[in-house]
Order: sequence, then C-alpha cells, then structure tokens
Amino acid sequence: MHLDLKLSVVIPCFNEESGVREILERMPAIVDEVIVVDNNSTDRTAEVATALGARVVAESRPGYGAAYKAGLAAATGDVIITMDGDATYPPEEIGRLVAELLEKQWDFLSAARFPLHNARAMGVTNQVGNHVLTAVTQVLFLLPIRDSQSGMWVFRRELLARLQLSADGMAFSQEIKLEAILCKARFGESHVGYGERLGEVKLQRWRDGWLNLTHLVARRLGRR
Ligand SMILES: Nc1nc2c(ncn2[C@@H]2O[C@H](COP(=O)(O)OP(=O)(O)O)[C@@H](O)[C@H]2O)c(=O)[nH]1
Ligand SMILES: [Mg+2]
Repeated sequence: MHLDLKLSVVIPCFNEESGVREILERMPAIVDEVIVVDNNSTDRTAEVATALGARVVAESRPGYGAAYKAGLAAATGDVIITMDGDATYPPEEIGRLVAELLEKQWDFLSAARFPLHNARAMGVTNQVGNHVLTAVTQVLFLLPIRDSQSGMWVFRRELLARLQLSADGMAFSQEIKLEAILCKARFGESHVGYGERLGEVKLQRWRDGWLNLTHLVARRLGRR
C-alpha cells in the first residue's frame, strides 16, 4: 500500500530470467502484488519469478500486447504500474510516480525516457525510431506527447474499463496511451531514468517499427 492505494505491478516477459530477477530484487515494499506474464519463455523466467514472490500468469498467444492483456486482467490493485522484464525501467521510482499521479489528479501517467540519462541504454537506430514514432503521434493526433513508446505506465485500474485495447504486438504501448488520451482521461508524463537492458533484445526493430507506424496511421483513419 502507498498513500492508501493497493499497488499492482505487471511485467510481460519472454525469456527474461536475468532481468526479472533484478527487478524483483529491487521491487519496493510498497508494492502489494507483482504479476509476471510468462509469454512462452523457454528459460527459467517463471521459476525465478515464483521464487521471488511474483504471481506468474501464463499467456501462450505471442506478443507484448497479448502478454499485457492477460497481465492487466489479472491485476487487482487500485493502481497498476508496468515495466519491461529487462530491468531498464527503475522500480525505485514507483513511489514517486504514484504520488505524482495523485498530486496532479491524473488517471494515467506515462514515464518518459527522453532525454536519455544513460546514452548506452539505447542504440542510435532505436533512438531515431522512437523519435520518429513519437513525432508521427504528435502530428497525427495533435498531442504534445514526449515518449509515445515508453513501456512504464502508472494508472488507475478503473480506467481499463474505458479503454479498447486490441494490439497483440508492440503497438500496445502506443495504443494504451492513445486510448487513455482519446477517452479524455487525465494524462501526463514524468521523466524517469532508463538503463541498459539485461538479456537479449526481443524488439524486432524494423518489423516492429513499421507495424507501429502503420498502426498509428490506421488508428488515425479510424480503423483498429
Ligand atoms: N517482443 C516481444 N516482447 C515480449 C513478448 N512477450 C513478452 N515480451 C516482453 O516485452 C518487453 C519488451 O521487449 P523489449 O525487448 O524489452 O523491447 P524494447 O524495450 O522496446 O527494446 C520485454 O520484457 C519482453 O520480454 C513477445 O512476444 N515479443
Ligand atoms: Mg525493453
């Protein structure tokens, strides 16, 4: 509990045994429930997560979005916090971000990674890709968003009932932010430090970048 709110953390994982161990060891005590979604991992992700006190939800449909849909449905807290299973986002910031959500009376806070504090945390191609996708989001939807691809969100669970979440792949990250903004939820961003990844990259940079771009255009044209 933190500020009288029950906190649930949801972490989608495809072969993240080293990252998820690091995150769970650093998880602050204010967090009431950690849900690790095991998305067909062939390593020890599920065993490590269980041993360190997380609840493991298995999702066999592949993809970041598919994993999130299963994990968010299983969460029971008042506030849900998300992060990748690669230990790039800082669990230590959860308390501060939840306090900011309350203080600013937001429904959804997205943790923005830019400007990057650690230049080694993201390669140049991925930085360019992130900035292009965020710029396209700004132009198509006339939004002052700073990081449309961030994977760390802090939001009130009751908001989920108002969001139509359909993307099974990486586009889920931009979809949940767009859904929140377009349904007139109170939305804001707060900067966080972003670190170097543990384990192997799962993002397929060209394929996922292209899919996210076409998802944005289709969404702007009113298609899902
Ligand atoms: N790409 C991908 N990531 C998945 C999948 N299922 C779960 N994930 C997790 O989603 C998170 C994001 O992937 P990551 O490689 O960190 O992408 P990046 O942060 O955009 O570079 C990681 O925790 C992955 O383990 C999947 O099917 N595909
Ligand atoms: Mg990541």
